[in-house]
Amino acid sequence: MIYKSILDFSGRKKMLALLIDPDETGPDRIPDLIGQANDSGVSFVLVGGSLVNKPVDTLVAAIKHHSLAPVLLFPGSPGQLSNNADGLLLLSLISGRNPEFLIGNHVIAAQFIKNSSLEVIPVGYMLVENGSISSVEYMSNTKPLPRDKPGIAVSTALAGEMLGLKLIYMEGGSGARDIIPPGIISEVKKNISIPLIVGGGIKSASDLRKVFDAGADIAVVGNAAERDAGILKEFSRLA
Ligand code: 1GP
Repeated sequence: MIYKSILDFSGRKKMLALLIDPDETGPDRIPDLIGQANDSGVSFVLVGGSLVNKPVDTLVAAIKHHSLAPVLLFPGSPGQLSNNADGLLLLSLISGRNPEFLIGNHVIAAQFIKNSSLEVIPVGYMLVENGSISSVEYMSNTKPLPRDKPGIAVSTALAGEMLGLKLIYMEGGSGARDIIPPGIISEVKKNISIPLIVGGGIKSASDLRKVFDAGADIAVVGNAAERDAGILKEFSRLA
C-alpha cells in the first residue's frame, strides 16, 4: 500500500518525488533518468502535467519497467489516466472554485478508475501564487492562493482534511521562479495531520532544504531533474 508507506515515513524520513512531464521527457530518456532516480533512492515517480499532448500509456509502462519506486499518476485531465501505473493522485483543486477540477473530471474518470488496479490516493491540491501565471492556473481557470496570506491556505488545507482527503499538495507551479514561501508551508503543516507534499520551482539543494525544513514530507522535483538528472543524487542526501 503506497499511502500506508507515506504515513509510515511521514515525520521520520523526508521523501523525494521525481515528476515526469510526458511532453518534455520521451520514452528514450526513461532508462537513464529512472536509472538515476533509482540510484538516488527517489521514493516516487509522478507522471503528468496541466496540459499533456503526448500519449501517457506507453511512457508510464516504460517508467514502470525501470523504476524501483512506485509510479503515481499526477493527471491534469482524465486523458492522462493509465492502468500501467501503481497509483493515482486523485487531485481535487481545492484552492480554486472551478467545479470541473473539484468534482467534474472525477465523475468522468470514476468508472475507469474503479475498473483499474490503481491505488487511489485522494489529494487536496492547492495552487499558491508565484508571481506569474502558472500552467495550472491558466488551464484550470482558477485563482491561486495568495502567497502572503497563510491563513487562507491553512483554512483551505483544513477543509480538505475534514472532507477526507488523504494528502495536501501545495503547488507553486511547474518551473516557478521561486519556491512557495516557507512561512506558508510551515503554517499549513502545523495545522494539518495528513502528510504534506510541496512542489514547484525547487532547483537547488538550498531550495529543497527550505521546503523540507518548513515541513514538507514529500518534495516534488520536475524541471530541475529533467535538465540534469544528476541533481537527484545531491537532493536525495537531504531526504
Ligand atoms: C509541478 O510541483 C511540480 O507540478 C514540480 O515543479 O517542475 O518546477 O520542479 P518543477
